[in-house]
Amino acid sequence: KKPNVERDVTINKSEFKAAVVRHLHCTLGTDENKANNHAWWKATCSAMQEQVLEGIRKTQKTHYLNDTRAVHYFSAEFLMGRLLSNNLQNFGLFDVANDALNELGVSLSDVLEEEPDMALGNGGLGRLAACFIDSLATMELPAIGYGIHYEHGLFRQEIQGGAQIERPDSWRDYGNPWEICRPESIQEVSLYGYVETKYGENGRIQKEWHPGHIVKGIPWDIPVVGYGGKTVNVLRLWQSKSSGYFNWDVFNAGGYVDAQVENVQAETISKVLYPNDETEAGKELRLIQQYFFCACSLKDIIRRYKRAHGDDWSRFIDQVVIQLNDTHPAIAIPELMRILVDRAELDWDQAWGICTKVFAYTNHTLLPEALERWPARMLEKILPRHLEIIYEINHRFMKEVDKKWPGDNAVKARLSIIEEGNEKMVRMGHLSVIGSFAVNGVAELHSRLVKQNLFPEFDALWPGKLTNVTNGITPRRWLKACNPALSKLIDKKVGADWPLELKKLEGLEKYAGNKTFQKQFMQVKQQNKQLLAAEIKESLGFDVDTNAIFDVQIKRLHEYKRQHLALLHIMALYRRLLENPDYDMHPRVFIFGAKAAPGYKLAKDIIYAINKVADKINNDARVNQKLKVAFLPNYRVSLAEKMIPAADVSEQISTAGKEASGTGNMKLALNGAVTIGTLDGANIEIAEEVGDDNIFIFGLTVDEVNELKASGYKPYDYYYKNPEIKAVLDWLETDYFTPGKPGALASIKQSLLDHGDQYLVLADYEAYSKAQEEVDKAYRDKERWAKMAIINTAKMGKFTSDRSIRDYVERIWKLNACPVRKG
Ligand code: DL6
Repeated sequence: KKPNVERDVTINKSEFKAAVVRHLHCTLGTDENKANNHAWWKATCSAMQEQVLEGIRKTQKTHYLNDTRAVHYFSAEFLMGRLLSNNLQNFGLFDVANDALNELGVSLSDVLEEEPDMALGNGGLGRLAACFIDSLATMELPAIGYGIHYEHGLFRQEIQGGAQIERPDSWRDYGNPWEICRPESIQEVSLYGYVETKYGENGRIQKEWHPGHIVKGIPWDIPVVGYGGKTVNVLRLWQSKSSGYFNWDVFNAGGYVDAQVENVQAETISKVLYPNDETEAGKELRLIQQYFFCACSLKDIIRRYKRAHGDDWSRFIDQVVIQLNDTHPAIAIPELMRILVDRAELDWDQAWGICTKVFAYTNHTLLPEALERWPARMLEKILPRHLEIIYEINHRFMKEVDKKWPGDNAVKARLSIIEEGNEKMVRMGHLSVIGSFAVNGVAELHSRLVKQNLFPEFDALWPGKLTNVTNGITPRRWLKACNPALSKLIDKKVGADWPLELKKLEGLEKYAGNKTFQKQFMQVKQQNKQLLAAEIKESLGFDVDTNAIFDVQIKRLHEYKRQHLALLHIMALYRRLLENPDYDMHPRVFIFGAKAAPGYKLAKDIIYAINKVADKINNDARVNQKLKVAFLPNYRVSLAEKMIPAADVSEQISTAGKEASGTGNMKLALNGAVTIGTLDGANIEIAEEVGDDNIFIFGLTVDEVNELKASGYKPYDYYYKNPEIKAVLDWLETDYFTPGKPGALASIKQSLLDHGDQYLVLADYEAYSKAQEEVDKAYRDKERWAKMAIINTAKMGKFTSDRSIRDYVERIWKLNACPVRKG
């Protein structure tokens, strides 16, 4: 069903102005003469919040009256970014606010810069969750996001002497105008303790968990405004607090500090986001975080369900679907079983029947180090009853496996939730597959590999359960809001409703060869490049030429994403220019943004190396008319919004088979950047959409990667065969880039030669370098490039997150839209 386009919110400029001033006076206790930009930001948010709250009220009333089935998106991460600009856009009030603030002598763009990013996520899956809840609200679907109200989100990255330094993120130090505390919905969560086995009157065995610790979960609602401003769903984030508040006895006995200990322990749960994206941390606190938000959220769902249906569980599966964003919330499966069996006293089969119709699970990675496994001993200590339930689930599942593969112990060992070994481990991926009715990967290739390599026997056991839903991005944030100049140009050509129907961008294709349109399109790109150049100047202190190719690689720093492949190539260009000052290349600025997990040494070494190479090149007058390197610190959503519109080239160069999907690839192409990439993740689908002429594909395919590895990959062969590879790797060992510190960059060379080059950087180097020469050639042909850029934008319709959500709704969630109307 098409979402409703016309706007519901009508507030004019003078009303908006009055609301802002009123909040300046009455909410903030200041006035127009004294207010700084931060105060103006808060007052503008509060003015918006009036509209937002009304939207939430109407939405919740409508959903309640219609007794709607809803999706509950469980995610340990939501990488929301800033909200003011997005909310203004989605309510259709951006221009109204701009004009209103202008009349007050204030610049909206300055005010927008005051907002700290809500960085409650690491990267891919967290930002995906944020795009999905935007689409859900836009498509008027009953939905709620559930997560953790981290006091500190992803660390702030500083670069000192080239190295990454982590600083705490404090997104709500000065208050956050969007969040609404809901003390009426506080929940209590149990931890630790022991399980008592009892016999009920009818001889039924009953289990009672006697917890050792109880914490409170306080819900904070963040509004999620759909485009058009009709449906305003919420993201409900749980903050942990001690349930006992304060130990007065200890305090009175003189233990001033000890009296606080319980509070501090309880509050630690939601204190900080774990900064790892593709490695499981295996820490007790992490498991507690996961259980904490799942338990609070399930109680919240059940409270709402019972308000409408009392103790009748028969309709639960009609009303509730829960999407598990990766395995982080997988503990919700045994928790729901515990509630149904121990609390509601349903028998096991009935409870399992409900459970396996409620949960669906999305896998986001195949990297073995990212697949969560918890020591059974840890689970036993923190959640003793849950471990029992997991054993029971597994016991029954093993019987099912035995029916399909009688007597095959090897298959049982592979499929078991419990991994036997020195230490018994609970495999959360297996639990998620067994406890869910649908399992999806996030791009065609990834989903195929999930079936073939990760869970092959599960696919044989339950054909059809494993499926694909290709990721998407919200075009509201990732084009309409972040690239206003291009949006306006597009409006003129295809009409203004493309943010709701992204396929309409195909209407641009017919102008791809039109010289006037090409000029206009590239003029917008040039303006955006100027804005980014100003950002680079402010942040890094040097100028970049906006006629150069802006070559952008923005994503987490990980060996499989191969930022070091790009680095080797940059060093090679530098070397070519030094050897031959007339070396023919179009000027290029390589621009990076990336955070490394604080404990990931090699990733941090790569950041250091990029910065050190950048320092040298940027200060070398012999080459810096043609080559510059900019590593912009603290990559985050709001910085991405500035980098993406300015990119000419999008680097998507992961080892084939390793990047599940990628979503930066979609954002960059949507904004007219041309991809240089491997046949990995969603790059493949992007290539299908834009066609071979409008993308630069290079490198080994998944099958070739496997063959090469099977035949015994020898990175030294490439080192000895290719003099350029040898030269740049040897260069890393000198003190050329790190004067006085020879060997400071040597770990990269070691990883590629002595440690086996796990991600085949050297094997793909030559193909990458050749593909970059093709990029250079194509860019010099202005018309050809403009055409490619336009076609990239035109062909991104498939990658709207509305399409992903439609896939989930139709094939997995079976949800109906519930329009919210005036009144
Ligand atoms: O599905 C969203 C996103 C993908 O686009 C990326 O390819 C993938 O790397 C990322 N994974 C994560 C961390 N995974 N775990 N666990 O964010 O998911």
